[in-house]
Amino acid sequence: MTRQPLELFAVDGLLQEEEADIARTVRRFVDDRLRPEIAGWFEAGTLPARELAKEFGALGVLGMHLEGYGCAGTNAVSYGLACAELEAADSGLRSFVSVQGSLSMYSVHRWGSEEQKQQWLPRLAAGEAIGCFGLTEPDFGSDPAGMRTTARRDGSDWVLDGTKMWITNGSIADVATVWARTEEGIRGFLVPAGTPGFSARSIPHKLSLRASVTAELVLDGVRLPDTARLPLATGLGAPLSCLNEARFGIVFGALGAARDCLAATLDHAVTRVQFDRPIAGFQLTQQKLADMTLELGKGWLLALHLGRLKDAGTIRPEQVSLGKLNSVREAIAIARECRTILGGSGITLEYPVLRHANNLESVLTYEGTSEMHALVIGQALTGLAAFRG
Ligand code: TGC
Ligand code: FAD
Repeated sequence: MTRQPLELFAVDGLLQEEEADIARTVRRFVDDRLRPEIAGWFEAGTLPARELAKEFGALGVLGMHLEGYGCAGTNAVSYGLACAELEAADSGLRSFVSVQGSLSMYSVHRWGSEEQKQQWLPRLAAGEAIGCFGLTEPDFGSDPAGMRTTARRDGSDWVLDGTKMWITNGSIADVATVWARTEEGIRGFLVPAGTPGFSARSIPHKLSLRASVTAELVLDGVRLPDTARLPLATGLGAPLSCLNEARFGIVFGALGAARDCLAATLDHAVTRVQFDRPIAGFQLTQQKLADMTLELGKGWLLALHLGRLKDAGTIRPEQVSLGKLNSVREAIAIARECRTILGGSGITLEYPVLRHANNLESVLTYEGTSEMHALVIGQALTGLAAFRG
């Protein structure tokens, strides 16, 4: 008998020793530091982000898959496993680490100058500074190519105007990577907090990702020197390349949330007695448990396979889309099914399940909606891009 669904798939045997060590270390941190607090943070709609940033930095998970500049330089599978462990606690915590490492830090690491890397990466890796990534706008979410934020030349400076929407960590960040339209195409800029004309406002009343800061950024005549521009980033491919990194983390991360739901539900189902027997003993419950275990295990194997492709340097964006679509779609289905097994208890914060399900609503939408990833896969299969009419 096992209460660990993934044990049935013998997935631990597929990990290298260092990968398993990293997963164990993050899981310990999650159990000791995050689990006791997370339901309270979610309920209050807060996150002690500054404090946590430093703790994540000390743990080594910020930009952990990047080389140099104080980053841990692990492989992609280790990064994925860390995301799964963090998201087993809460998607908001994995989001924090994704945005810092895969969007903010990766944008500087991949597209920045040596000076920009020296200035920002060590502080971001240590959690002494917080970064955010502004691509989405109020009128351009799935279709960032239409963005209205502009950057125009003024002498040797740039002047940025526009609004970015739904930006994770936007109102607490020390530096924002902002994507804007110029006469030569889309370019990226590093905007330090406190730059005149730059402001951020937290978005209140969220019913999902409550333990995460989400903000609107306003750029009103923000003047920056040319040294603030990411010199290697030319065109929409630059921000989209950053999304591949964060989406990869979600491929593993969402399954961490699903694993946590299933674990809590199994524990409940074997002890909850109705009609004189544990509800886990009913065939209908076992059908649900078996189906969820299958989807979790298949998703995990796909995630590991994609991780190996990423470590081999051969992964393609449409393969990341396969994983993001599958992991999040199945994770949210698992969370909702688990909720039915928990009955009334499933609607409270006493169990993590509805919190995960609510969070996964955001995860289904951000980093490319399920529909966008289906269309990316459709384009890879047919050669026909169905995004535009
Ligand atoms: P399209 O013409 O297809 O492409 C424009 C250029 O970009 C290249 N490209 C990519 N490069 C790297 N990685 C990818 N995934 C790429 N996808 C496309 C492409 O080759 C082309 O290059 P070039 O050299 O020919 O110019 O662009 P399109 O305008 O038709 O759009 C395609 C589409 C719909 C797939 C893209 O716009 C898209 O992915 N939309 C979804 C937007 C999205 O995901 N936004 C996420 C914002 S960040 C966020 O949500 C953070 S959440 C916080 C957290 O993670 O916790
Ligand atoms: P829309 O693009 O308006 O989509 C609405 C619906 O229409 C979706 O179902 C979509 O799939 C569908 N749709 C759109 N076009 C098509 C089409 N061609 N065919 C079929 N269906 C279509 N963005 C950032 O830049 N940085 C961040 O840090 C960040 N963090 C976020 C945090 C949270 C909590 C959330 C909720 C969002 C965050 N986002 C961030 C924004 C996120 O990436 C966008 O919400 C997402 O890309 C979708 O854009 P939208 O919300 O404008 O929806």
